[in-house]
Amino acid sequence: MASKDLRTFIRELHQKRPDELKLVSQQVDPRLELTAIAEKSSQDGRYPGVFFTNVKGSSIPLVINLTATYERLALALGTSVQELVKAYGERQGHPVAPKITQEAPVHDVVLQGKEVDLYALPIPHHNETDSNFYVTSGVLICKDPESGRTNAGMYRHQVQARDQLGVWFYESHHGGVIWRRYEALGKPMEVAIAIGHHPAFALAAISRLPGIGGEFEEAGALLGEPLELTKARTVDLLVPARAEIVLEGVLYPRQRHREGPFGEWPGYTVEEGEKPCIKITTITMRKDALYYTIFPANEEHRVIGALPRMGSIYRRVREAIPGLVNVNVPAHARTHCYISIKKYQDSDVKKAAMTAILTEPENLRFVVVVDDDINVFNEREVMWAIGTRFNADKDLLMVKDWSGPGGLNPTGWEYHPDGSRTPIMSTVMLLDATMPLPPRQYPPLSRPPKELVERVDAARVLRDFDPSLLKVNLDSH
Ligand SMILES: Cc1cc2nc3c(=O)[nH]c(=O)nc-3n(C[C@H](O)[C@H](O)[C@H](O)COP(=O)(O)O)c2cc1C
Ligand SMILES: [Mn+2]
Repeated sequence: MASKDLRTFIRELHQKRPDELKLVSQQVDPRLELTAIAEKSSQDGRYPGVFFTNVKGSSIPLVINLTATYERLALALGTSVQELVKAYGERQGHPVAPKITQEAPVHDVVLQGKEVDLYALPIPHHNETDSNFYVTSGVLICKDPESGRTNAGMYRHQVQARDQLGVWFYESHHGGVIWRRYEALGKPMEVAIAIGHHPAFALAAISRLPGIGGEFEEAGALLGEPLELTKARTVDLLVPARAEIVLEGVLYPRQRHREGPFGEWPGYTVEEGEKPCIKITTITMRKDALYYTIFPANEEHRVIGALPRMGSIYRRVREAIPGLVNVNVPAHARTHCYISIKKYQDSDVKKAAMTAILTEPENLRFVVVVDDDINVFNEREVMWAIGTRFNADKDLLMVKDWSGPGGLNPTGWEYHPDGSRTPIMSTVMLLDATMPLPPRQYPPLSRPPKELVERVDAARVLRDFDPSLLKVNLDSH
């Protein structure tokens, strides 16, 4: 059986949930038209994966929104939505070493020199206010010059020329740390950018792991089998053998190019400036490559970005308190985090909330801790708990100036009348929406007994309404 990759995932999805995939065969413009169709297809909130077989200017088909729902990410990891975060957190603790292979479909086609042409790929211009066409799903692989460890991360890549991509590294991300080390040494930084693989590979690259590297091993843990790697053609790096496309290139010291702005996960177009750029030296791909794009500043970006963070929060909070049940960072509000716990001590609540903001220090603004009878994936239940178990005077902890300054969230900035802005620190709120522990008795919940509800044979007992069976004459005066 073939190792897992983008194609095995699509096959499985097609078998199990065929109605979650759509295909567009008419010619579409990669500039805004493609994403307009994807946006339309998701207006009912279902976010189907959409294939485009005829993208203007390219012979390569594309898929967008393939990884836009937690249901599909749960399928990719062989679990359910309820168990997804727990499974993610648990697997993160058990890395699986990659396997080196000579058999590499990603080297079916090797393009070098004048053959290198990013414009031949169906790279979209996704959102109207984006500065340009962007590779949104590229996993950049590079080697830390200090430790020799290989790191992989997903970063936005602006198309700047037929053989040049921009890159934006957030300062605290390992990609940024490594790049600054090469700059300090005055040495070129070799990179390989993998596009299109099993969702587990993308998730591993997005994961916030402690310390540089470990993403290939995490990919193995999430896949449940070793990730297959092969030697890149022109850079001294290992790349995923079963990727769809790999771009090989070099960042030269002190080379900069204007980059941004670009629509980011909070839903705003941000971060314009002079950024590092990558000379692409080689493009390798499968002979019938499929281009995978993540819809930025949209549900797909938020969902695939949130799961690895939930997984890491789950793992760390479980280490901090004994009674962790589940963690949700909802895709529609990635600034929020809901944590359910079985509370043994009142101090469990603060420990859980503080650990969450330590694990995800930049983005969270609103953390709610609830009891284990609340389903954190049902926001109605979370809001009900806030309404009836939380008293702001006693149960609210504000950690002032916790994150920032600045960042992708517009609230990290102060806007001045002259049109300028300055970065400011951001405050996070921690809400204790748990009931007090006994002996302080909380009133009992008002519900019919669960056992009786479960025992009801609805199909037999509940008949369709028929006025003739009702012992009331509806026609009387
Ligand atoms: C679609 C998508 C785009 C992203 N773009 C960027 C980016 O442009 N720059 C960045 O620093 N992080 C970006 N991230 C977040 C990083 O992938 C993530 O934080 C990862 O852990 C970084 O890995 P590293 O610490 O090994 O560099 C993006 C995440 C997603 C899901
Ligand atoms: Mn890393």
